[in-house]
Amino acid sequence: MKKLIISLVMFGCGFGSDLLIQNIYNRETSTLNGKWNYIVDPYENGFYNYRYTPFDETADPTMSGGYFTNQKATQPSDRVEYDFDLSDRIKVPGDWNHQKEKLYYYEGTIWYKKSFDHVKQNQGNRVFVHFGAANYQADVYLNGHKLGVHKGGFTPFNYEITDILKELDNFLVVKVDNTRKKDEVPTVNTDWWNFGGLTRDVKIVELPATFISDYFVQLEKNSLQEIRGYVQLNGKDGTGQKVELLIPELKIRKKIVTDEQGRVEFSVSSKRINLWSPENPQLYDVIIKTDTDEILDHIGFRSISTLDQDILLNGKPIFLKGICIHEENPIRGGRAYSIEDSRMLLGWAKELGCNYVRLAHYPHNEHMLRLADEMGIMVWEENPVYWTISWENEQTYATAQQQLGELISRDKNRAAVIIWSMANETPVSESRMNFLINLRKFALGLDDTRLISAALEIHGEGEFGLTKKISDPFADFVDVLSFNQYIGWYDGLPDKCDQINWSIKQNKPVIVSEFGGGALHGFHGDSLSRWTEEYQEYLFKESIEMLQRIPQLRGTSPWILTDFHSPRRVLPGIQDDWNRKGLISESGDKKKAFYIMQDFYNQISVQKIKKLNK
Ligand code: GCB
Repeated sequence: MKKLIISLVMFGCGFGSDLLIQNIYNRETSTLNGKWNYIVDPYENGFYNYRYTPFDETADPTMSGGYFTNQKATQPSDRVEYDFDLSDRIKVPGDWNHQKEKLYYYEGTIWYKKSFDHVKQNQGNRVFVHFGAANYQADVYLNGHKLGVHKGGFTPFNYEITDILKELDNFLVVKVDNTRKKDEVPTVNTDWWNFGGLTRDVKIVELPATFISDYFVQLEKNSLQEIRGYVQLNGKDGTGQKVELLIPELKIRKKIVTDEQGRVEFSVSSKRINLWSPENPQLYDVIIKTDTDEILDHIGFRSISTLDQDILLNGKPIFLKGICIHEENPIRGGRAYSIEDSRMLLGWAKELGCNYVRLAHYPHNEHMLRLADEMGIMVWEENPVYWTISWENEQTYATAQQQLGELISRDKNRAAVIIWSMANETPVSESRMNFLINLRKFALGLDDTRLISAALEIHGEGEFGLTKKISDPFADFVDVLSFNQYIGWYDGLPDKCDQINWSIKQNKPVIVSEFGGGALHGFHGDSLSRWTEEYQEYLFKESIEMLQRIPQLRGTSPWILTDFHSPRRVLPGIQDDWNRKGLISESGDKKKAFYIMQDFYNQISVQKIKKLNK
């Protein structure tokens, strides 16, 4: 547990928030969602002066024109060359690309401004502004004061505003910049749309002077009855505070006292826990109380582990019937951000027969995790370390670690989360190995109760390279071996699947984290004509046969639930900016391959794989 403190402190610096408020759902909040005024600023004219010095570093930014000061001309002689209140408005949450036609391809800076009043419920309370996510870099200002800078487009952050907040006429200005950069995470090169903006909820949070800022309440690794964790208080009276942990349904009531850091660890045990699983997604009310604060959460208890080639959920072997999902609502177009969006996506996954989803390739919004908890869907969560990033750049590592820390901090109490994935399809090299090994160590320091994985690649040996193996040395550092493969799409035609042999030497369970191919819904032809539903259907049939020959196959998550936007996909009449590998089209229609996968999931089990490979 000592390791854990060090790591938490570590990710609290740099471009993240110093403190991430846990469980924003059950806090006293008021929303700043809705219409915000915005100014498109490709030259960052509102940020830098003509000598390219940031206005927020100059002596009098008001005089010189920094947009964060939200200046107004009050006299006819005043020169103010912008006006938020006369500027167009855009909806938050939401990406800008799908709201304004002229912003569809835009990458750069856009300034957001929202005015609001806030009367505190209690004079002694502290107030924070909380962002679900902003892609990619957010510079945040309240009433002309800089609150901070956050990097990373998919994780939450918050700033305390107690001393700056007024009762009337506050103005919150956020400069959001989604410029892709080589040394950032993700890097310049991906296969998804770089949706910009304040893509998730923005909230004002009111909390007592000393409040419960964080807690971890999960089953101890490998135990089915010992609940372990910690509670962290924040505020001047955090030391020596009495804390009570209650799980009424389990008749658990534990009294504990915080140390000088405002922190306390605990462990309680119960023989009556009704374990969380896809068949029984039981969540318990967990209440944490102090003299000044109280928070309620709904938490499931389950164990996840591996034994040789098996993945064990609550001690029993399980086959992960999965699907990859991008955070996009294909029907509306653009980033998914609402609970309804999550319901639609996870509803489709259920219909497919899934008990598991891979949330690719970055942290999705918190609604997804909370809903997965309720619906009994296990989840793979992924850090956006994708393809070839700058492995040798320390700042790049720091940003990757910070984002992973924010993800684990946010979702560590969700029973649904069973795997933290470090990366996707990264090329083997020494610096990449160090990078990933450090990330893994960091993740385990924050949470050692989940499995660690990464989507790797396979390599061929033997005649024509038809014998496939995993030679990536990072395979030694994961609990579950996962790899993406596209035999029959990027590598030959679907009938090639039949010629493949597997030679996976590691004694670990295998999840095939991606396979698939593109099809335009409603486009028909023979099974060897690309882009037809018949080709995709044939490819899925052949892939399933091939993958079942992997003796240690314990899960699959084909690529992908729905068609999604990608600037790499330009073929007119077929792609038109969509990656067409979805099993469901952008109009919500199921393609033929959907039903192949559904049939497979209806009958597959660990026993069946073992029998087939006897
Ligand atoms: C992959 C990537 C995924 C791509 C997919 C494709 O291997 O992991 O992000 O979108 O292939 O469609 O090529």
